Amino acid sequence: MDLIEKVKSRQRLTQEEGEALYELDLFTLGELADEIRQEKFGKKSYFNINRHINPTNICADICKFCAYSASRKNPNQYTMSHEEILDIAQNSYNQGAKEMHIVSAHNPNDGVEWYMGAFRKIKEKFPELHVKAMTAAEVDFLHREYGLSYDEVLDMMIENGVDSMPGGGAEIFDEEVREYLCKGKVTSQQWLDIHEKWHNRGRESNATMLFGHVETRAHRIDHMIRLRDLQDKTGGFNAFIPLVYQRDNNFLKVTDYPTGQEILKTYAISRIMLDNIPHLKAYWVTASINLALIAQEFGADDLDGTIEKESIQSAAGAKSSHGMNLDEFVALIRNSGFTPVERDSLYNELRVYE
Ligand code: V47
Repeated sequence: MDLIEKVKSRQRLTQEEGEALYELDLFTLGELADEIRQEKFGKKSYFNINRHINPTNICADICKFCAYSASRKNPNQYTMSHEEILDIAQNSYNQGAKEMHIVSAHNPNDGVEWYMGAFRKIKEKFPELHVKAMTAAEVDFLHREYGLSYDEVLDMMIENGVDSMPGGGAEIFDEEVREYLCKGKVTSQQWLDIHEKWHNRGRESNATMLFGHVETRAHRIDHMIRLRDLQDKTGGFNAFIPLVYQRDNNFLKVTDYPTGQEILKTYAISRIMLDNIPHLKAYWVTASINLALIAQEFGADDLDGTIEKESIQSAAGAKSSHGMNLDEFVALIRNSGFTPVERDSLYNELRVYE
């Protein structure tokens, strides 16, 4: 059967077929992906009011793509105290934030309680705030550093108030590329195992893919298929988030930046390949707000949130350090022909901006 017919009849695609999608022209891909998006969500585009907190940049691991962790290129080390983290949460809560998205570097200096205490204290003070925290890479780091099993770390997260897990640390699952990018960090299989264990606890998470560096299109499709296979087993992923690689201030020598066309194709193909992960997030921080708005017509139904402050990708060149003003965000979504929908962290609708 013709590939386009296969997509239109909603049949699942293989690795080879996924790769072949890239050979289609951008507008054909856009139409195919948009049809699926509209079938599921119509013209709704989701976002949340959230705050990103990155409590330390001291990291025991070295990822070539990372400009955030303290290193030769970024000598300004910092680690926040629980009081500082609580102050940020208080401030953001006062301004209407509903989610704290907390991602740290792999800090070997302050112990497990430094991680867990922050979640617990936020939850104690603001029980209604959703705590999205601990990438699988951080879970694996606590396991390696402190001899805890994955089960122990995940149970501790639940005891201390973590509601859901963000999708970070997935990078690219292909083992050879991963070895080159971030040797020593959580392996692909471990990343998947940790999310499976989390889902088996009845909890939800997201999944990312870092692309536009040294990987091939085939690696991206392989990444998506590994996620699709796990999602068949657990159903615990809410959103897939292709992160566009930002190239400043790091140790990865990549001069070819993916074109807008390649980025949009990757969103559209993600929507087509990942038939069992409901949401596709065009994370405006790495796509740029302009391309993220266009990505709404190429399969994306979610733009992440207002963020307020962002330290990881902005260190590598993204224009995101000050987040996004809510009114402007809503106006941009609306003016691009979509219906802004404020959601909570698990995609329950809170407000539809008709
Ligand atoms: O895993 C690091 C990425 C991720 C760079 O779950 C870079 O809703 C681009 O996972 N260029 C952390 N990306 C952020 C993350 C995330 C973001 C938004 C929403 C969610 C969610 C999760 O940041 C890391 C890594 O892949 N990253 N350096 C860079 N130079």
